[in-house]
Amino acid sequence: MNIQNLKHSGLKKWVEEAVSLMTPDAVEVCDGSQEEYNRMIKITIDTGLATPLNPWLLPGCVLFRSDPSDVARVEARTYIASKSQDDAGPTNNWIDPDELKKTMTELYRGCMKGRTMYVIPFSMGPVGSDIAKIGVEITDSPYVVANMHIMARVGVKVLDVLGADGFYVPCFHSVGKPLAAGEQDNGAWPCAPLDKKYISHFPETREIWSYGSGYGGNALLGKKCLALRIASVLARDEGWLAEHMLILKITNPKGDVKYITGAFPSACGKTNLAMLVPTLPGWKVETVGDDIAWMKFGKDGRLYAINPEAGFFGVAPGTNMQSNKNAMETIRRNTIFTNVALTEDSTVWWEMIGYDAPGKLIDWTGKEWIQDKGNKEQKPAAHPNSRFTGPAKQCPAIAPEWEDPKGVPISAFLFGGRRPKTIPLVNEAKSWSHGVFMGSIVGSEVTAAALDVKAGTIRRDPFAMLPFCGYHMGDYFKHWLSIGAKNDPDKLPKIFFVNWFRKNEAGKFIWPGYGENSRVLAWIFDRCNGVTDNAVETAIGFLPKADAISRPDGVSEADMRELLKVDIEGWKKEIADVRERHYPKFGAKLPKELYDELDAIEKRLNA
Ligand code: GTP
Ligand code: SPV
Ligand code: MN
Repeated sequence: MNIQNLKHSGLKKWVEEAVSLMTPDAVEVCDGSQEEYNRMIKITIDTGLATPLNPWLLPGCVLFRSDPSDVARVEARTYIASKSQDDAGPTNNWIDPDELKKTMTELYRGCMKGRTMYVIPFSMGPVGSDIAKIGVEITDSPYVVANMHIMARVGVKVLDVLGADGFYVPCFHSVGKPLAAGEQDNGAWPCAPLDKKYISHFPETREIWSYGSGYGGNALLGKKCLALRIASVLARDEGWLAEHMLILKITNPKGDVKYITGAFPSACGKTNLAMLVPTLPGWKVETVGDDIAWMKFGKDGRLYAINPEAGFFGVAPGTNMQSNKNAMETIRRNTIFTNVALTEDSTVWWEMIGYDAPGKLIDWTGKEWIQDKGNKEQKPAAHPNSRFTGPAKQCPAIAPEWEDPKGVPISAFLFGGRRPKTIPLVNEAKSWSHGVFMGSIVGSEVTAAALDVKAGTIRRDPFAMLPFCGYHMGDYFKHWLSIGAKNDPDKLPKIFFVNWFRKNEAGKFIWPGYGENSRVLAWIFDRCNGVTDNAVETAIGFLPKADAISRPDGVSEADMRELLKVDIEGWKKEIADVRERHYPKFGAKLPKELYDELDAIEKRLNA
């Protein structure tokens, strides 16, 4: 589609200005058709960037290998450019918005030379729903266009809803690699060096400017940039919640249904929990969303959640038929794989896919790779943050109501992270403010989902939103507390803390996780259903009674005791760390209620 067809004069003007700044060779407004998707894939295959996969085994699937420098989000190059630095807070990088725009305008000047500019109108949330938000992304990457087709609702149907004067979030994206006359990518993934990458957000003017990276959350701007960083600001202003949460539907053996959301940091198990196959007989779990939840109060006083996305951008390593059968079935067709390994019969392989490498592979860097199980030092064939982009509607466990514009009523929030010690398997908050306190102190071992934070170390990641909150985190805590103060406590979701990642002295997981997590979900379900004789009140919250959670195979009674005990000494250290190192970061903006919770838990631990 041509720019002249744009009926929204503001949008047309914005695109025209971008064209004169970025000087692409051609401009195309995306219509969202299958023909367009196929054409994007064909362009990337023809230019050597994508490898088509086996049409019998993985129909409609392709593989991309990115530049080794462009494999994950770059937190150190991600900016919240609010007018005042104080509004970005201590956990975000900040640059004055005028200065940042000046720098980036110079980077954008001529940046699309030799390339086509694609204008992608997209809707986060079902098209036309009251909760949905529209964005328009300008990009020079056909890879981004194809991924956006899967992850969001895109094209003409979105322009129709936008009309002549609707609100949209303008999003600039360029890979930052203009081509000289006659120059081609020759199969190399285009991107800019790290010190030229910028993932910028302007919360007051609701704008996103991204430059230099083609990967995931840096480039698919509907996801983390719009649906979390900008949406968290909208949610604060308008009284709702935009969270880094999966949404699942759970049905007990009697047929009662509840919906649960869960916030775990990147690569800490959201996709897996959302698609879980329960090992407990008679229970059923279905998927509503696997990464982001937008939640608003309904007229009945309950909180309703929608999944603003249309696809899954999931971690490949560790995904297999035992751990996540539903994901494996989702990605059998029409899926984009990025940075996984290629087999000789043109299928894909990754670490812990459930079987040994079938012969010689091409690893994610494009080199031949032969599995050597004796060599503990061997580099992985798939990058640890390699991903699949698959349509949510292909998931066998997708809940029929996943696109319901009303959303689904939430009964429980889960918070958790990767904690080898101290934090029990599950723990229920005593009250809303105690739950907000628990969310504010979430800690997790760092994973490979971001490039520039050291994997393996534990860092505090409040509400799993550390890299995604578009304003001062102290104000974010206040927003959560105000939601509790303004609403009927009996109708608010109950808050739980979970930890699937406890390890023993030998460094092995003592909880099997995955489908066995259904045992914990069942306990949570019952707690939300008003069952009271299955818990004991402790210094840190309500914990399951000794036999309230049935023991999976391979977990000894001693392990179970370890998983469910209150580690008083460990918690004292935890609390001291929060008091000395975590809370002081937020200065005067740390709500007093949270210090009260800290004092109270400390007193209980010392009692
Ligand atoms: P993002 O997409 O980055 O937000 O990640 P996510 O939170 O959706 O994490 P995901 O479900 O993709 O899991 C990340 C990694 O953790 C994968 O390698 C999983 O196999 C592993 N994992 C997920 N759930 C469990 C669990 O219950 N126990 C253990 N031990 N590992 C798990
Ligand atoms: C995450 O890192 O939390 C992701 C992947 O979901 S990305 O889209 O790259 O942010
Ligand atoms: Mn995520």
